[in-house]
Amino acid sequence: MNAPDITALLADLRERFHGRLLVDPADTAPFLTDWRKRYTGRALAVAQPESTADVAAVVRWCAEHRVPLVPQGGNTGMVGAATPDDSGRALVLSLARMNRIREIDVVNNTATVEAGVVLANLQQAARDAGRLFPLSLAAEGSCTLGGNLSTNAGGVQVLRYGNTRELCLGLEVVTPAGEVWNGLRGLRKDNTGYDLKHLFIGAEGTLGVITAATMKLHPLPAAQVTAFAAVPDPHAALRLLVLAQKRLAASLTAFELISDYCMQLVERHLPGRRRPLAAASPYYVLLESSDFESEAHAHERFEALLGEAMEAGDVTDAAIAGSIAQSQAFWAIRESIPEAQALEGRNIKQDISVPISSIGRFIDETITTIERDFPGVRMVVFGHLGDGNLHYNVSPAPGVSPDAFMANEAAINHITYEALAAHRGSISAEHGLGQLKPVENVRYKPALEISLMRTVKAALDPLGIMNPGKVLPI
Ligand code: FAD
Ligand code: 2HG
Ligand code: ZN
Repeated sequence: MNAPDITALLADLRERFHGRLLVDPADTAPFLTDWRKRYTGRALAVAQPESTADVAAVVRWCAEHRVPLVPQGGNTGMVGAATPDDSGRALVLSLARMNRIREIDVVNNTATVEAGVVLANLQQAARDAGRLFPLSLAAEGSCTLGGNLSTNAGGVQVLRYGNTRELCLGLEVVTPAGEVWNGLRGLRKDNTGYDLKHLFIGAEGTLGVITAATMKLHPLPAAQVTAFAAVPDPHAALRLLVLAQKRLAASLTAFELISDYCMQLVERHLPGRRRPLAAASPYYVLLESSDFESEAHAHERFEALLGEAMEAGDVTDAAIAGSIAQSQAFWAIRESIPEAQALEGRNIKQDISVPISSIGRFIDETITTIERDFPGVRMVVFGHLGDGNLHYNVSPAPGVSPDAFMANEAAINHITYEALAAHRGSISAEHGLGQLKPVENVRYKPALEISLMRTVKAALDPLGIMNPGKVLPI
């Protein structure tokens, strides 16, 4: 397309929908670089429609003109899935202005909301209605429900409430042909054929645009109590997990592992954050219990649990938050780890999962090999141990330039990914594949699975306009 064609085409697009069309480089720039600043692309423009009909009109325009389309929510993704390539041919479709809460049904325990609703706003709307929307992650102040669904986001309460997929009852989707599928059913039981919503959840915008969703709500707990426990190693943390599940059962809502190196990063870059425990330990666990009786009951059970774990030698020191402010301070440390890493500089991100029973051995094997082959590197180990999911990131040895270090990315990933294959784990537990991992995914998944994925993609998006190059290599 030459310049006058583009101007005429964009004028035509602007006519077809309500909302904003951003074309000025200063306006489009924030949409073209990902949160980690690892990827920067170019785009024809950024469209911000205001309704499902508007989204459908934009998608039809893209289909008509064979313009690739990159859906974007809060742009907090970790794998460059919402960033266009550098051809400048794509249109970024930002769902940010589709941010209405359509309905909260407290009897059915559901919320029907548009895709651009910021997660924290949905949590608050649920709380205002006396309910809990349990999806929770450090990006909740800016990520959107559409992005959460499209990445099948996990976060810190999966252990008890499941990931985003498990919280979703129905979807409204604009297909790549620009048709609107209204599947906004609030049913907990519905066996009427293929459950199509599951195709779009976790598809990273490659099969259609999610415009709204009906999500499950839960009762609000009477009290939430948080503890910070020092543990000698991940094996002890796993024994604590087993004990906590036995003693607290469904009340155990979070179980996060944090290595001491993560604490050092947070202290270095976010000096307001204070360590909850005086003495350093190789690892810590942040646990949370949601109690439906009372705060006193929750404290009592936590004290008994931690006492038992200390006697067994699995916990060496622990603090139970005595107030909401203290609990928030514990969480602030955990939630600052991604930001502290970003401030430290570039690192290699690995978002792994293995069966919980294998995770101790997996850590022992891979850390030894990585540290042997790449002396001096720092392992940034933290995450959702209760789900078998760790952020298993690797930072350069002191004094090594980020560029020189990043040249080792494939070799370091190879060590981890081979171990994952041996333990039947996943190379992406919760962040998705985006443009970071499609090629490696093809290497590690059965060929038949990839071929079935390609069949689904071709059936739903025959023109290949939906977020090309993400999830499946072109
Ligand atoms: P975006 O980044 O805008 O998009 C992500 C993907 O979804 C892209 O493929 C995009 O094309 C697609 N998409 C977005 N909206 C739509 C739509 N309406 N229809 C179709 N496709 C769409 N992730 C976790 O799982 N667990 C965590 O604990 C976690 N913690 C984080 C902490 C921090 C500090 C940060 C920065 C990120 C974290 N993330 C975490 C990653 C990220 O927040 C999640 O992946 C989140 O779900 C992305 O939402 P978003 O609205 O920002 O999506
Ligand atoms: C988290 O759990 C996120 O904080 C980000 O998933 C993980 O920074 C990371 O690698
Ligand atoms: Zn995470």
